[in-house]
Amino acid sequence: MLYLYTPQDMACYQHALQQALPQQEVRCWPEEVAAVQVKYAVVWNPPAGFFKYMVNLQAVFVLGAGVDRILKRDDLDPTVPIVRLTDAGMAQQMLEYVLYGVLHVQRQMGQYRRQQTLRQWQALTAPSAGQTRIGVLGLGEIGGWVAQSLAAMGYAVAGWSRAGRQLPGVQDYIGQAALPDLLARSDILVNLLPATVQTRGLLDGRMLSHLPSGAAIINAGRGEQVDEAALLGLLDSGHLRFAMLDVFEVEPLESVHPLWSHPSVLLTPHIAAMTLVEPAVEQIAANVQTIIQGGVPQGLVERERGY
Ligand code: NDP
Ligand code: OXD
Repeated sequence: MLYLYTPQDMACYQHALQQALPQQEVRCWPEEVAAVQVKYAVVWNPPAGFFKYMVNLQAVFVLGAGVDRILKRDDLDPTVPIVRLTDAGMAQQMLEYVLYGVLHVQRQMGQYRRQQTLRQWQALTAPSAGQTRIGVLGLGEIGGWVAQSLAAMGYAVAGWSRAGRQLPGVQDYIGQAALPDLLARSDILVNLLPATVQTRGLLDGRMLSHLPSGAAIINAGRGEQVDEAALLGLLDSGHLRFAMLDVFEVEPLESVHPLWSHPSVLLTPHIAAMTLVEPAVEQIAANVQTIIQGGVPQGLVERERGY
């Protein structure tokens, strides 16, 4: 049996999974089932205790790219394989999101908005794409596509990862020691890292200060990677000119949080790249077949490294 929990589109997922895996019995929360019969769970942030009695689980499929929350759960046997989505239509959505922020900064749209409120008709100079230096943190399924696509559009792109990745037109920065150098050459910093022990709190005030004066940040990785108080301080001082934020330390962002009303912040409710039913189900169904045949599923999470 395959048991499903998702806060959105449950019926769509159930239908699509049943079609793609006719040999499996696909049931969904909150239907009561014999937990011992559940072999596969397909989930996004299921309620506490969800996995408790699923003693025969063979894999958990996460309906997203990030696995930080599932790795923190205490109701899931740590030996059960976790499989995440790899791209599944999210990389292109993320590129669109990031490109919106890049163009906002490069083409001075914030300044034009301010001028509009003053009814000021005034042309501003804008750097070319080639003069706009973008630093992408994380060169995985999503960050890799974003970095190489921006480079193909003519931006001066550098990317940062643990092991390094050669991508066309992207300058490769590798490992912790190279991070300050990457920041120092980034007019726009794009964070697309997974949340792990190493990346939590990575972009604190000291690290963000390596960005050049007047730089901007786009964060669609995870909120806990950026120190929000330090970010606000750097925006207030003018060291940073703009922040586009999709993820936050606490989600939903509390209504009293100062980020909501900051004039240099554009924020969105964790929508940069949404899970799409069709490609997600296709990937999960293929992975279930792979597991049944004794193979290694695409997107198998390495628990020790946290992604
Ligand atoms: P991948 O696992 O494919 O890629 C992760 C990348 O991060 C790899 O390049 C990896 O380097 C790098 N990395 C990990 N840890 C470190 C570190 N300590 N130092 C340097 N580089 C590091 O992930 P995806 O691209 O699929 O997704 C990335 C993240 O994007 C997700 O985990 C999630 O947090 C976020 N996300 C946000 C969404 C949104 O809507 N806001 C939607 C989807 C994802 P290496 O390969 O060398 O190990
Ligand atoms: C994801 C996300 O990790 O939505 O897929 O953040």
